[in-house]
Order: sequence, then C-alpha cells, then structure tokens
Amino acid sequence: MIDFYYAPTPNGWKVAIMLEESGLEFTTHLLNLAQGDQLAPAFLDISPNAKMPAIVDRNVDGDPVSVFESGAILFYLARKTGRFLPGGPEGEKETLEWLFWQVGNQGPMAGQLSHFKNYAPEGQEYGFKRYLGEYDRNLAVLENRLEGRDYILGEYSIADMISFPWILIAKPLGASLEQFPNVTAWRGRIKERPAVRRAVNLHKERQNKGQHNAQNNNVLFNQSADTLRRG
Ligand SMILES: N[C@@H](CCC(=O)N[C@@H](CS)C(=O)NCC(=O)O)C(=O)O
Repeated sequence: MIDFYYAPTPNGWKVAIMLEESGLEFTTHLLNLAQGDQLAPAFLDISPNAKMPAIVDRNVDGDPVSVFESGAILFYLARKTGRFLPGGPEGEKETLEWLFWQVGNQGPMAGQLSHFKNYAPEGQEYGFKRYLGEYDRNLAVLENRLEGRDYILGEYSIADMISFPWILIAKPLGASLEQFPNVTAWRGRIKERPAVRRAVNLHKERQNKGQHNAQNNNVLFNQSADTLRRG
C-alpha cells in the first residue's frame, strides 16, 4: 500500500496519473493547502519542502520509504514497477533529462504564470507577461521535441505524465496552444487515457477555484522563511 499525499492541482495529478496507470494500490491523504496541512510537522518529515505530492511506500521489505518531489516520485515508482521507463542507460538518461526539465523549467514557470493569472493582486501585468513568455518558451521546447515523435521519449512514459498536467490547463492559464500542433496532438492522446481521466478527476470537488488568493490567504500565498522556522 502506498500513502499518497495529494491535493487536486497539476503537481498532484502527475503522481495520481502514475498511480492510476500502474495499478498500484494507494490511499489518498487529501491535503488542504489553504489551511496549511502541508506545514504539519508529521508531513514535513515526509516532505521537507512543505509541498505535495509526496508518498510513503509501505509495500517494501523493511521500513516504509518516503519520497517527495514529483520527479523523484515518478522515477521511484517507475523503477519499482519496471513500467513507463524506457530501458537501458540511454533511456534512463533521457528520462532524467526530461524529468529535470519539467521540474526545473516548465513546472515553476507555469506555477508562477498561474499565480499571476489567478491569485495575485490586480495590476501585475509585468509578472503575468514574463511568465506567459516563459511558459510559451517551454511550449516551444516541447513542440520541437515532439516533432516526429508521439511521446517525449518515443513511447508513453513518466516524462509525459509529468509534463502533461500543466499543458492540460493551458487555456485557464491565459496561454494558447494554437502555434503548437505537436503539443496539441500529444495533449489529446494523453487526455483520452482512462487512467489520466481518473487522475485528473481525483477529488476535483476540492480544487481552489479562486476562493483563496494572495489577498485573503496568508498560509498558502504569503510565505517566507518564518513559515518553516517557527518555534
Ligand atoms: N517541485 C514540486 C512542486 C510541488 C508544488 O509546488 N506543490 C504545491 C501545490 S501545486 C504545494 O504543495 N504548495 C503548498 C505551498 O506552497 O504551501 C513538485 O514537482 O513536486
């Protein structure tokens, strides 16, 4: 059994997709990020960056194994199941390149774009434009990579699972996929997978639809070092 610490956001979907695709048994622990569940000491022991997704794998010989950061979790689960991870040293190297690309580039830029589009106080045009440009730049990287390929590594893999969620919601982020036909076709192929649909619907009713924002929530939106160094 795997304990899955989750909230219904693109970063949460990445791991939900892998768990659904691989058929591993899991229990979902729904975090209320707006209320600060991610700051609870017991959760920090699992995820010291105070963010979900995170897992605790109890189906192991010996002590349970905790993993935080979506890229590390997907890699761990792909290794555990022997699935969605292209083989050989070259396959593993390319998988790591695209996992790191996502968590170091596409993810943070899309996250900031989402912040300026959905949660920042009015009048932050520069921030919105900067991150829209960066989001688009990463779309171009993906568009080029998908030229002549159905999936990022040729076959469907954890590299697609990690990159798909922030592309799924391009429109609500204020971006357009019009200039990116390869990305549009890839997004369509992944979106129709039953496991992906189940993952994206996991606790959909608990999504933040703008009710918590930078002006009314100081737990999720106005953090500083003090957030993690109290007491
Ligand atoms: N690099 C991390 C990003 C995870 C992340 O940003 N999670 C957000 C939700 S989408 C979170 O838990 N936020 C809580 C907070 O910032 O306090 C990953 O890919 O796992």
